[in-house]
Amino acid sequence: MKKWLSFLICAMMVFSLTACGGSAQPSSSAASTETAAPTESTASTNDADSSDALIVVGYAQVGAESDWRTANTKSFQEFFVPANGYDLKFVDGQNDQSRQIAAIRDFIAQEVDYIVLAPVVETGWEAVLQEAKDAGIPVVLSDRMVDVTDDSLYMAWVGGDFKLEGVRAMEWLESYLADQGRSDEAINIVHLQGTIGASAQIGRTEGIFEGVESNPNFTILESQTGDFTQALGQEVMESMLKAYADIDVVIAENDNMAFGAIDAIKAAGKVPGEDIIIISFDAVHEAFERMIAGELNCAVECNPLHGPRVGDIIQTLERGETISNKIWYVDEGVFDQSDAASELPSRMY
Ligand code: GZL
Repeated sequence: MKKWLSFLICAMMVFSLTACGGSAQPSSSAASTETAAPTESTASTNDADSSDALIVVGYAQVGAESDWRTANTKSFQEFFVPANGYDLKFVDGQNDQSRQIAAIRDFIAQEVDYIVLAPVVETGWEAVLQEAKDAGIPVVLSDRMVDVTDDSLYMAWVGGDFKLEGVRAMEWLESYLADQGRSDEAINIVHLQGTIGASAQIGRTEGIFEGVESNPNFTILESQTGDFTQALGQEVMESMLKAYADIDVVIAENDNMAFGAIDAIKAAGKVPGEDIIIISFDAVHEAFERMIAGELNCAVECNPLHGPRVGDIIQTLERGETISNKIWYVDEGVFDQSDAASELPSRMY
């Protein structure tokens, strides 16, 4: 809620309470308890005094489809707390753009101070972001990007360099094959894509395709979406194993689809990480455990810890300063079986 309005209401409440000798409890009509949307969770107490001092942030998250998403949500829920001066209104979009759009409209109706959006796909956001702009509510993007003609519809974006992640995966594969003495071998690749139209899928696929185009020995037998989920990743891999007898490499655009593919490969009587090289993206905790176990060969990191970075952007705006640039990349690396064991103890997600 806009702070000046809540101050006015509180002043009126104090006046009415003292004038009328009313109870110490704010009346139900008072704005002290925000009416939360059914799927919304509020990370703070809602009494009038505390909510005035807090910056109210409406956060429309993609969903809960992967370990990466869980870590990303946790990063926000741990950072945007009353102790840091925030009242977080969290909505799980359940991978459904219409739910995210409804959540943004609800945040506008609640007159939150800021909106954070992790857009499930890049298109279809112009209208609702214009509504937020018209309402004077700054929007900060996290994780995935929006495809809009007017970039004043968002203040800044925090996330990974998805195309570079794809390029790094292909660089690792070429280096690994060279170490194996297989540089001149014809290599058959199957490609599990993320949610079609999501920035992470668009960028990673672009980087992967560039790597394939630049290496005449690489052939992609099939690209198919596993929607960033373990279950669908396993299902798609099962069908690919039935369709192709000579798969050399699986490139999965997130860890959870790779975990599903590993289960499918084992069920088909093949040894993941040996018979078939497996490369994934995100580099969550379990990916390191799988690399140590020899089931996964490479994990290209996509850092999910966006909460503090988005907090920096909001604090800059709170100070009335302009954001120096729109794009804030997070730090990312590439890990494989040679360093998984040494890296695992320091992993934060
Ligand atoms: C990447 C993010 C992707 C992750 C997946 O920033 O958008 O979505 O790679 C997640 O694990 O589902």
